[in-house]
Amino acid sequence: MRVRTPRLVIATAVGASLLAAGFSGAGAGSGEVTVWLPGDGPLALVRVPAGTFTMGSPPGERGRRDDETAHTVTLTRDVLIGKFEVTQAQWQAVMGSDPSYFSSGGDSPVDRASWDDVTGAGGFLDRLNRHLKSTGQPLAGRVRLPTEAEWERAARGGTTTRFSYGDVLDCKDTCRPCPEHSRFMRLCGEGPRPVGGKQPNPFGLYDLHGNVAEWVQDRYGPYAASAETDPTGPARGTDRVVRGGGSDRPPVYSRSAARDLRPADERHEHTGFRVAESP
Ligand SMILES: [Ca+2]
Repeated sequence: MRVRTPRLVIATAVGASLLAAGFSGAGAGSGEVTVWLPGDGPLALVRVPAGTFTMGSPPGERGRRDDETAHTVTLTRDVLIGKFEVTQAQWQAVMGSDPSYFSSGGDSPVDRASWDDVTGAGGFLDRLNRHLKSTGQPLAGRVRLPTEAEWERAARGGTTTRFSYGDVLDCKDTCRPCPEHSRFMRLCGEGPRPVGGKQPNPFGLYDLHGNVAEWVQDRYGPYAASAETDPTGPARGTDRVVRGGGSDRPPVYSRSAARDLRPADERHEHTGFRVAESP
């Protein structure tokens, strides 16, 4: 196996490496880090800055649900978030198999990988971290799922609107084509497609809204009523949070604040994930 020298790369190099690997839509950005998987494929992460933001949605937001109580959250550290959903090719490289229902190989997001499959012993993150350690790469042992707060901060990209691309109040939140939605996300019925095929959000991240829904680290539970710092969710519970909605559901389920949950052992055909790391 050929092992690349680990390195911090600038946006141009990341874009070139991703495009060379068959990724589409790799755009400009700064503070990107690429690690190399078994077989020498890239996994790109984008730096999301520390800061304070309003997590959840205001009472008047269209499509809002009761579990989205708006509250102030401070993230004290920058976080690296996967630029794309983890793809089937990336899962195959790390795990040696592909569980996806919508199996097309390559750059489509992996699906039907449970939270346990991702985070458990011998799972994706365990094997990835061991690979990074054995090849002397910089994030070894620290790659994980994003927390729910990190995910929402990343998805919002500094915005306070329903989606990172606006409120889209002129378009109904249905499966019917809407130019504003379709520029940024797959509409329901299209099914998951290769990552990075739509426009990125203001942080340069792709497919936060739709494509596949994404596991985060936290257990599901009600938000705190007051401000929180670096929240990690409830200490007990069996269901894990899923964010961003999938292309099986109308856009209202893909709002930045929208929450969903699944049992940790459920392998769902419209649910995948992206990675995170605290640099
Ligand atoms: Ca997604």
